[in-house]
Amino acid sequence: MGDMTATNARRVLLAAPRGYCAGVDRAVIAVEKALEQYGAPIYVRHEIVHNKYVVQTLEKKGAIFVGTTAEVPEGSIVMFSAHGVAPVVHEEAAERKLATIDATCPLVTKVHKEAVRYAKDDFDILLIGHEGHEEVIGTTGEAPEHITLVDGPEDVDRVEVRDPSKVVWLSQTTLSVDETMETVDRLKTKFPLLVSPPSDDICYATQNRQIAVKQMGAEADLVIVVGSQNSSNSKRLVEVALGAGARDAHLVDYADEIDEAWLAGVSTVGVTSGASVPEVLVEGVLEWLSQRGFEDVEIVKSAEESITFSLPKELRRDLRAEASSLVED
Ligand code: 0CG
Ligand code: SF4
Repeated sequence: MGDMTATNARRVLLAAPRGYCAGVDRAVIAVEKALEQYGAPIYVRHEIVHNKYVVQTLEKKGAIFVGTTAEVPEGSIVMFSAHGVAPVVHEEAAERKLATIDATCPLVTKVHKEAVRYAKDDFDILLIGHEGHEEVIGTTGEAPEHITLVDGPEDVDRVEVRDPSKVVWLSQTTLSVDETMETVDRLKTKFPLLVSPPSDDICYATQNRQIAVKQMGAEADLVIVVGSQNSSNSKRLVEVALGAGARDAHLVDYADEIDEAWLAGVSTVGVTSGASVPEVLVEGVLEWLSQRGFEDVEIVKSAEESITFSLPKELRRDLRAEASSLVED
């Protein structure tokens, strides 16, 4: 009977919302539609979203992922990833006579526009974000002369500005909300006249996934976050889970990366996934857990999401033209 009790105590808390955000859904569908509309290959600059499985699946369908537009043969179609690109990348593509489809998430474009506007007003812009991340490279490219990267609270001490009365902070969309607020607090201590962005730069999806994982992290012995190692928002979910009190938390691409040893002494497992993660991968993890006695799944729901974005305009234009020619036929 003692065994029975242990078995019964095993449960899974499944976070909601988790997985695909509106920007990722749109970007992935854009690659699929482009493949249908124009045929393979479709070149994609940078991983369309930071997920191994998504990238491999699209590769099988005929997408070719490249690091720079220079690798794309002249006259081909190139798509820009959801993380956004610097204006210079648009220029390079035009020079190489590439047809472009821009799958930059509208919420990243919003931050680009804020950067352009504050640079025009000659502000020093303190961009909170992770050095080397694709989104940060793109946003910085909008106003390289005006932007200084601030990579976390520890980085504040070394930040210098031209005029402390004309400083604004902006951020990457996929940061830890709590850590960003800590960075902002330190910046405000250093620059009391620091201006805040007109609206949240950390996107709704990042925020909602962190709220959900926080809620379940407090109760979970182990939190499994499904997502790739280069996915900023997915990595933050591991940190937030640990910060919320989870004893242990790991990021995995697939169920087969879970180590049996992580289950030692564990009765409650939290499961969530990053904004670039297809649900089928979460299902794989739930299946793996159920085979080990974690069959009881309870949803921990912290928000309702209904936002969607229309496809990139270049693609909508061609899909419309196609539809009307079919009608004429
Ligand atoms: O979280 P980051 O910005 O690294 O990107 P990912 O592709 O994982 O998900 C959101 C987007 C785009
Ligand atoms: Fe857009 Fe946020 Fe999704 Fe990034 S994580 S693609 S900013 S909705």
